[in-house]
Amino acid sequence: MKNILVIGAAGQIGSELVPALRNKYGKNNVVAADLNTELNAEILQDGPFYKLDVLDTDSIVKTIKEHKVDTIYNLVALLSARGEADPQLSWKINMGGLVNLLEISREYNCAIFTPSSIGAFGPSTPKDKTPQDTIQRPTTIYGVTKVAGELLCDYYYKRFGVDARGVRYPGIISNVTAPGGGTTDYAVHIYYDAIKQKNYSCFLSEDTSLDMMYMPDAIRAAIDVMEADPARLIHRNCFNVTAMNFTPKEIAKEIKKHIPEFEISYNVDPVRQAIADSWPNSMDDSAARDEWGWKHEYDLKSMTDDMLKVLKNR
Ligand code: VAH
Repeated sequence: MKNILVIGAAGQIGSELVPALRNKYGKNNVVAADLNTELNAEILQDGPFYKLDVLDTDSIVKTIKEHKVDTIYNLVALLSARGEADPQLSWKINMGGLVNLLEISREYNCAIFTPSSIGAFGPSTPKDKTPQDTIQRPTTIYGVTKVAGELLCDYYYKRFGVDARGVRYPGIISNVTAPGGGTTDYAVHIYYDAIKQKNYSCFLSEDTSLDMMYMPDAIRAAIDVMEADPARLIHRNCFNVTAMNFTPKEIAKEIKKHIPEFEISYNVDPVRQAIADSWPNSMDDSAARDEWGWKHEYDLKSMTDDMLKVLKNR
């Protein structure tokens, strides 16, 4: 049975990954950690939680030893738009945290999951059906840390045998913890505003096409890639995974099927529009499907059905 540490447990992915991992591996086999202690109560009450700084090696090692951790989920990162506001902090946290956790994984023989992103691609990357292996010249500090992270994780695997794996996530939509500082966050906020005020002002232009994924699929990808048979893996850091692809106009049209009076308007943020324009329109995730059986379950229709049902009930 695995003993897992999730660091960055308070974030958009972490706050849903921790309960999913605890359901699968046992509540006391999954340690949640974050600097932010305003976690949702379920995470705090359901199993061990530590206030940890990803840059504090000694405290992380103490936790690893106490819980005999053999697998680390590293979810600590400043996302794309927030990173552009403070590139130095983004490098310090995204890369400083990763280097720390890779060294700890090497020394204490832990497997480690670190997600990458469509943000690891840039304007010179083929935009449609972006291949698994292709040009990666991102123009955001977030993307630079993601490409550097992918290369460093592969290096630690090849040089030290660290079992490092990851996936390149598209924008992730969820209804538990709102994302912070991302460029794809519009696709989360639009559902909340549709319920609350029947209208949404979008910071991306109406035809901005981006790959997206519903959180249940993202959680399954994070678990399945770490459970995959290592003998089948040709790639490791990181696998393209995607589920759907839409524009603000298309998601608004889907919401209107449930809330006919819903209206979208546009107030384009040039910073986040430039970031979105530098990313692919769609990814080819055949390597993940071939090497570890990745398959998405939610599309725009089923995600919208579920998001609006959950948010209306709340
Ligand atoms: C962001 N949600 O917008 C993150 C993600 C694919 C985008 O990495 O920065």
